[in-house]
Amino acid sequence: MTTERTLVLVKPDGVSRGLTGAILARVEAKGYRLAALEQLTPGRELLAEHYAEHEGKPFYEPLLEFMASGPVVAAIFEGERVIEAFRSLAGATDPTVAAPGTIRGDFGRDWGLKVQQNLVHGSDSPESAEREIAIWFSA
Ligand code: RTP
Ligand code: MG
Repeated sequence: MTTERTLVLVKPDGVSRGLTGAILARVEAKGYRLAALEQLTPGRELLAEHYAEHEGKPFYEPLLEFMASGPVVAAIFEGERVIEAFRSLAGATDPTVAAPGTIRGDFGRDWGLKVQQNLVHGSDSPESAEREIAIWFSA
């Protein structure tokens, strides 16, 4: 089996609430290797590329505004089936109903805002992972 890579983002809500370490620790503790790490406040151009598939959806503008609102931590994790594994660790998109034991289920809630603030992003396929890693780690 070939080793996979995934892009994990700790979104601005996760960073500002001081949850970066707790979130990354869960992925490391499950056994995946942290291969790269950076913190940046993303600009609109980077976010438009990252979220191209959502352009035109009702939550698109609020999503970009939220993601540009403060520092984001971007990480690359490596290991067999890490893409699937991280999606499972993250839990459902809506943090209100995400299962307890998941990152979103344990740390997230609905804040009554225009977009789901759900702490993390994880690539959803090998193709997305390579595309997203190139966007966030271009240097
Ligand atoms: P992600 O891409 O961030 O890992 O999350 P996901 O696959 O679970 O969710 P996706 O459908 O790709 O949506 C991307 C992000 O947009 C925000 N969102 N808000 N109705 C809403 O308010 C809504 N729907 C989506 C979330 O931040 C979601 O993670
Ligand atoms: Mg997605």
